[in-house]
Amino acid sequence: MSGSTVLIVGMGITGMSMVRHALGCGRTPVVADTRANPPLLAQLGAEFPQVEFRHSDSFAAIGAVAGDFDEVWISSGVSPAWLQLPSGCTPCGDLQLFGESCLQAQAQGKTRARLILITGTNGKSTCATLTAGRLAASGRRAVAIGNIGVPLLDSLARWQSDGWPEIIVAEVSSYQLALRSRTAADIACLLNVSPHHLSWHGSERNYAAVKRSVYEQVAVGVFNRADKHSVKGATAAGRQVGFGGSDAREGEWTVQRGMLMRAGASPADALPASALLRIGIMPENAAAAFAIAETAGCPLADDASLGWLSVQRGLAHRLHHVASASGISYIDDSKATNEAAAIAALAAVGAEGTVLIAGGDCRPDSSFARLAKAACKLAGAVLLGDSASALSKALADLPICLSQASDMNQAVSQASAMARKLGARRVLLSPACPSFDMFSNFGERGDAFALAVRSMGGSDEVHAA
Ligand code: UMA
Repeated sequence: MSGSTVLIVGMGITGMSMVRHALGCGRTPVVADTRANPPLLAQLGAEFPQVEFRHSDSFAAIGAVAGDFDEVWISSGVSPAWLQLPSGCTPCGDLQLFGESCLQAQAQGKTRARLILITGTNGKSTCATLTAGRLAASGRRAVAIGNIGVPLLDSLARWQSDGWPEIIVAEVSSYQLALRSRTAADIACLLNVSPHHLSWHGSERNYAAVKRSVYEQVAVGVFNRADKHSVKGATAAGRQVGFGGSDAREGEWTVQRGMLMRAGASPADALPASALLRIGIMPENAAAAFAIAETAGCPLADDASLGWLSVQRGLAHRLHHVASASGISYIDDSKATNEAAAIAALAAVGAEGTVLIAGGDCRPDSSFARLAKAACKLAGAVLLGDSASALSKALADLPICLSQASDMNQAVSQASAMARKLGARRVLLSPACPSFDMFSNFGERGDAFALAVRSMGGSDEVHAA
């Protein structure tokens, strides 16, 4: 509504894209944040000096003034529950605004772009990137946007001036899904669900329900047969397409007997999962990407698809082989910011013959009991960060070598010495925790790991992979 006032909560990447969107729609935004110097405050002052910024002591103080505005838009990292909004005030997030603008542009005949939503606790960036890449390889104008780093609303502004893509592949978080009331999409996929972000969602049950809601008002639900939430949620979509799991139906993409293939196909038309892991791609995410791309009408033949995939590279800090030294591989999986991701990494590379570097910011919802089960065959583990003592307790009864380190250099040198002593073949950084206790983000943590590996003792055998 042109001329109306909008309270935007959060001055990060999403908040900044909301400011641009509000101004572009003729609204008057005011930005509030509980941080005195949030990440993009300086950019706000430089780009839009006319926009008022209010620092508040608490989320409740921001919520208390929400009633003074026509609308409240919330950045994805902020839970509406924290704001204690007055009754009748329904906030929205960037996915909602994005979906509404797409529908409006379609109604005005400006675009016929198809929208694909991809979510999941782990693997969504990789899956969204592979889906868009696979579609592009078959000649479609497809782009991957969203949580992956290019905010939804900034992409929208660019298309409105430069032209729309044919297919939009949006990676969306549970936060974004929770802050939407309706966003019709052509295709949706929920890759997997394991407990995460519980302080934002309040409970595991709420988190899973929000993830499943990705299938609401969607024409085709692409679902993972190996994940009960994905199976259940997809029933809300108009039509269902399965992938993954040992019970994949003939012709569906899955990972069977260590190969990425269509169920029922000849092993000659398959790619070894180990080859994908070497390039940092979880085979299940590739199976999902192929299923989604095909559902969107991608015409590449199977051998061409597998050939294309074999020359891709995984995203940074996801099972990335950094270097080898003295017969030991060093793998950066710093993006594993939760237990489920670290467990998946151990299953992928094999716990046997591995020294794990784990630990980081302590989440109140992590007991590490599930990680302990997956870790029993490890050669050893080096524990780091605020969660080191909780991890040490969880792993104490396992027959594995344990040590604690105070920084990344020490962690790498301890893990390297442990691997040499125990005859282990790899050192895997897969922390099972966020990085914020010691680093600005998981990228910085992965870079610190790679630097420590490369600067280790001047070994002439250390070389970039
Ligand atoms: N915050 C405050 N006070 C405020 C406002 C925010 O303390 O007043 C805190 C939030 O609680 C949060 C942090 O600041 O911890 C950042 O929140 P934000 O909403 O400002 O984040 P953005 O900079 O907009 O980045 C978001 C995504 N981050 C989150 O959802 C936390 C980015 O995903 C995403 O790339 C970006 O939008 C563009 O779309 C990052 C992420 O960690 C990679 N995502 C989570 C995940 O992948 O699991 C969901």
